[in-house]
Amino acid sequence: MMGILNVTPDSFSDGGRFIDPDAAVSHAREMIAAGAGIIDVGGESTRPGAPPVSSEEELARVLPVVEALGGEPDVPVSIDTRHAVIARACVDAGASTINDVSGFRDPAMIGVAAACDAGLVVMHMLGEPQTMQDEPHYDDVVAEVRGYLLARARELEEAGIARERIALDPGIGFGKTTQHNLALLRDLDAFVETGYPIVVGASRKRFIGDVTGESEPDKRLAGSVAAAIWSASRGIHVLRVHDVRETVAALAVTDAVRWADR
Ligand code: HH2
Repeated sequence: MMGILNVTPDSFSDGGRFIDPDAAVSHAREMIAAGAGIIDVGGESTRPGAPPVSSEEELARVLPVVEALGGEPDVPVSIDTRHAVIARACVDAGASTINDVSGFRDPAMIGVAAACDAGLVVMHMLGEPQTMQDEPHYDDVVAEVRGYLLARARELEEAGIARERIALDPGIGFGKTTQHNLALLRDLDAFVETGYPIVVGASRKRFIGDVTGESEPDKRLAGSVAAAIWSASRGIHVLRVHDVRETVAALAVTDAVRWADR
């Protein structure tokens, strides 16, 4: 379970809540206590249409939090960034994973990845956050996203990065309509079959609102838990969620049923 920690004023569901480093660290501790295995710290909202943030601003948001969590025992930290300078600084400060929603497209990001031994989350995003929801089109969303991720992984491996360090993420909501997101979730097996660990981040996203009619992201808990349970049942490896305690509880029940004594 990857707990989401957005140190931003404008994230789509929790913007502004954890911009203060002390509030961020205490929320991270709560998520760890609730069962998160890793905390994903982000300093730039990538919601559709989000304005870009300067590297100075992004670093000022995330570094104090990554440093503080680095001092905690047993709290693996992932840095959610598209920018090499941020990734490098956070790995130096103790982050053990780089989560790049732009899929390590930037050669400088590949350079940072090759020069460290952090885990890498390679996510699919169509275009850029500002324009990705402008009529996204695929002929076959599952095949195209899967093919893209495998090509990105190949490029990382050609740069000398061990396959074992790489996880793939179909990028729910990043340049996709609701039907695209549902098709990706329906066919998660196609991603699991690649043999790479698969990360899925569906938590509170707009497609859940489209299905349920709930327009407020922080009221999409039930739909988010359903998406998490579905994804786990398809065999994916990492769930990126806002609501760690509730998702852990729901998974515990499904696991208890699956492994019940005969
Ligand atoms: N989704 C978001 C951000 N980072 N990383 C991965 N690997 N997978 C995702 O699906 C993913 C991600 C967007 O969600 P959130 O961080 O809650 O919002 P915002 O981008 O507005 O900060």
